[in-house]
Amino acid sequence: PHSNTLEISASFPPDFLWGVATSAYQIEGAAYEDGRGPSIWDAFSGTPGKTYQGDTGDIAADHYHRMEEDVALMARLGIGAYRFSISWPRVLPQGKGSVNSRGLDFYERLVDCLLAHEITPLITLFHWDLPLALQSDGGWLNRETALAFADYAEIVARRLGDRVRWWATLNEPWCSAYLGHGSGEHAPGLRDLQAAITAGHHLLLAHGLALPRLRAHTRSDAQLGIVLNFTPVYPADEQPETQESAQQADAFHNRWFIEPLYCARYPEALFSALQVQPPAMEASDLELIAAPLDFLGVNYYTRLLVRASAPANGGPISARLAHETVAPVPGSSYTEMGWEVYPSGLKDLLLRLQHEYQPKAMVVTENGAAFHDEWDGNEHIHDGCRIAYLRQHIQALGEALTSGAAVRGYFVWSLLDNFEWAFGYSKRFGIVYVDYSTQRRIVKDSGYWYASFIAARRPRS
Ligand code: GBH
Repeated sequence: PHSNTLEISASFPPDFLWGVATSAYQIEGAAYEDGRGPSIWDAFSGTPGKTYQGDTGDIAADHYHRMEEDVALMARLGIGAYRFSISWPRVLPQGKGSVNSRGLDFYERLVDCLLAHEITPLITLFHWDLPLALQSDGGWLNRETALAFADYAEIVARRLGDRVRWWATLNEPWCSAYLGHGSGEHAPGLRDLQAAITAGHHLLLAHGLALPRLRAHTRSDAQLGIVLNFTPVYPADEQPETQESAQQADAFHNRWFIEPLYCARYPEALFSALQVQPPAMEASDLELIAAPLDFLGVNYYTRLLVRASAPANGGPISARLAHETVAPVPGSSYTEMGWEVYPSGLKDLLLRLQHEYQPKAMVVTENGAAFHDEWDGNEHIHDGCRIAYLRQHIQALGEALTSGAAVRGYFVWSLLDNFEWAFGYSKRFGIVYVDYSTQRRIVKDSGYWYASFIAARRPRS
């Protein structure tokens, strides 16, 4: 399993963060313990028909009870950094108001445990599990939710800001806004594109309001950022209509959030492409949203290859956008999610972001793949596909770095197999297998490969 280790040619700086990522609802379980309040994902996954076979995060990978064991496992693999998210409803069961200190205690133990093992923590404050109580007041459709988020961010920073350097406000607001309010695939399950635009604006506002509060209560060397998902769009032919439709798709998939954050404006093509109105906003919103960031978190999984098609008037987004996706792409391989494996997309993306937005730094906060992992009942899980995926993407990342992209870290999604949202437990992204009947962890070949890869780059003292 270690044979692929030396195949990466690029050289990475000694302080480059080699990490793994998870999120609270996907791994913790203990959904009703120690005073945790319900989130929109408890309600959504508990609604028949919303997730694969009705799967929920009630137990998940039981990480809440196995935290020390999981950190020890990371330490054994030589993982340098761990990106995890904090469950807002563990800290504030009602979303605002009284603080549940047992929730904060858990994350404080986690952080101390990581630091004791010399693993750098990167905290994500919101990875989609909005307190259900806030949803009753409109959730992200209500501007007040942005204010509540900023208060929550300060509460966490006051407890952990002396020890944690790396903070991300939101994970993939595109998913919360569009999958949650536009397509309805995610909680809260609305299907209204105009609502998605409103939710997106309030998510950005939440980020903007939280930043100064985090700044005030974290270390002077704190690195504050946000995590966005990108799906680079490539035109399938040279036709002008195809070029045009690719740009529309790009505004929707890739510019919706980064443009307000780095340029204090929404991409014009977004609203025309989606046939919606710009969000209602206050005069100072965009300025707040565009406050300088220390790093941009970049999640990359796949690309879209598109060609022009006739747009529909109204109807679902897939019909409104004037493109169709070319799939399968001849010669390409695909993951279990049906996503094309396209490593050079990561290099193109990082260089494009560098040139167009000049972020002070970027961190690849998620990259990884679901494959059908066979466990033979013995000690091995031969996920060569995942090793190849990771190796090729790390190679592409190295090339981007060499060509001038300011990348400071890379996190594999994910440490553990976990609750893959609407797909429940049917998709496995872990470099560590989880046997959900016993909660036993079995390191996959990709986990051993990543461990050797990191070890080969660790500076020797
Ligand atoms: C991330 O979402 C999440 O942060 C994480 O919680 C999740 O477990 C992980 O990825 C794996 O899914 O859908 O064919 O148009 C990633 C969400 C995936 C959304 C790629 C856009 C584009 C391909 N993104 N997707 S397609």
